[in-house]
Amino acid sequence: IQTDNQQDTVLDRQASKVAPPPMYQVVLLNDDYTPMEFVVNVLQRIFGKNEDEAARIMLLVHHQGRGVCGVYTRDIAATRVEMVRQMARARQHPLQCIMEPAP
Ligand code: NFA
Repeated sequence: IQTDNQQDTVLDRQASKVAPPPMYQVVLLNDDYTPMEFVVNVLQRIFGKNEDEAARIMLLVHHQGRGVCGVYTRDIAATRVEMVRQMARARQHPLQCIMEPAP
């Protein structure tokens, strides 16, 4: 097959399959002090959620102890974790954010 697509090159005699990248979920953890409105703002600004979805995830974290904000490739997940930590640090909130392999 003659194309410039790496997934579809003459050198790839196997069925033109490449492994999907490992995915990571970014997880917010509950605490007793971070204001609910701040968490909603984080979910909107860093994870692109609308107000309703951000409020839904915030309340899920508040009630269940943790919640998934999104699932990304490793570098994007790591960058968003750092952005959350930076926002929390700037306002001196104890909000915790982690990444873990997606199931
Ligand atoms: N539990 C926090 C409160 O009652 C709100 C919160 C939600 C904190 C989600 C962290 C994550 N103010």
